[in-house]
Amino acid sequence: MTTIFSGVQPTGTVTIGNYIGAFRQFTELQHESDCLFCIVDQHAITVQQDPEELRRTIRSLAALYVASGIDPEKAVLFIQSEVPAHAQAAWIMQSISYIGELERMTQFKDKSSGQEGISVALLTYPPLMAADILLYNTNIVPVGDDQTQHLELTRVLAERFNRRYGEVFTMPEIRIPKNGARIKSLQDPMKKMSKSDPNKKATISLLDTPKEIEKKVKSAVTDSEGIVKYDVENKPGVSNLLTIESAMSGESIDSLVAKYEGQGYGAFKAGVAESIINHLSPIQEKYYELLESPVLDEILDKGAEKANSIASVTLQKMERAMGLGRQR
Ligand code: ATP
Ligand code: LTN
Repeated sequence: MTTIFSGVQPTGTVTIGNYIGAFRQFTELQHESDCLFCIVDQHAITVQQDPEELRRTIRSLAALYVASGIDPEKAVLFIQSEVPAHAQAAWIMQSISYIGELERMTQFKDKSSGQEGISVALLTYPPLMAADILLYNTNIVPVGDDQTQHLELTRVLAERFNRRYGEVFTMPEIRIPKNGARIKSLQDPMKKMSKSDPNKKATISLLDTPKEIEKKVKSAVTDSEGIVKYDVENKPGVSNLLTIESAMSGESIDSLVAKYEGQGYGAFKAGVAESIINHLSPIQEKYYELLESPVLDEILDKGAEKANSIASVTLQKMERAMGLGRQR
């Protein structure tokens, strides 16, 4: 059976970008594969987090995974820091990573540029991500387009390890959605929508109210042409909204373009907002039911136990291959 692994950081509330790029793939894949989904809280601390807020965000993310359709009977849902093998394997992966290749990562460059006091962990984020993936003998990693470079590095590190120490790792493949691999910011359609964007008007979170959604879509940056057409190069704002409505409603972009023919951006934006509200409303209902429920803890306890049992076996293989500790 194919093994699927992916992770989401508990930093801010999940956006429709994360949902369309990542979550939708998770729920599709869980029926046909062994799936593990992780709340990567150790990745979140590569930039400073408030402890209370982090605790809340971890729980909220767990509830959102389930509310958006992850079936805990089918998939393993767990918190990274509750499986110690991740940090242990990350140390090993760091030992085979080169500073130069980590400095070249665009996510590192973006997140460190203009910042003071950049943590070492921000630089060594990719070896931890490689550890996450490789510990589970993962075949496929469903992510948004922004993670392509990290996935390539994961493969480079896996190959390097296997060459030096023997075949321990399975080679993972990336899986990116055909449409919606990179949903753009509503305020700057050249930038990706990002849940840690301080400008809340730029993102729609899965927990926004209908009023907030209407307001944000209404103020989304478009152009002055007034024609609803899919043209990423010349009409990035309109194209982004079309991609969002298509993902939310299940209708093709062509049929949406036909639907809005002869109509202005007012009607178009109202339609986009409505499709988002309709899609998110059952997710929100389930989310609020789950958030304070002990059921969520049971799911996470069971998930951590299962993940630990798999990850500790791979970690032991890695340590043995490298000659760490005593022969076991
Ligand atoms: P942060 O702003 O804290 O970096 P993020 O919004 O980029 O967060 P992540 O936790 O890093 O979110 O990513 C979770 C998943 O969502 C990843 O698979 C990532 O590729 C995907 N993703 C993130 N942003 C988008 C986007 N704008 N469009 C499509 N997929 C996305
Ligand atoms: N780097 C990813 C989050 C992440 C991840 C992973 C994704 C951490 N570990 C393992 C897939 C597999 C991000 O920033 N979106």
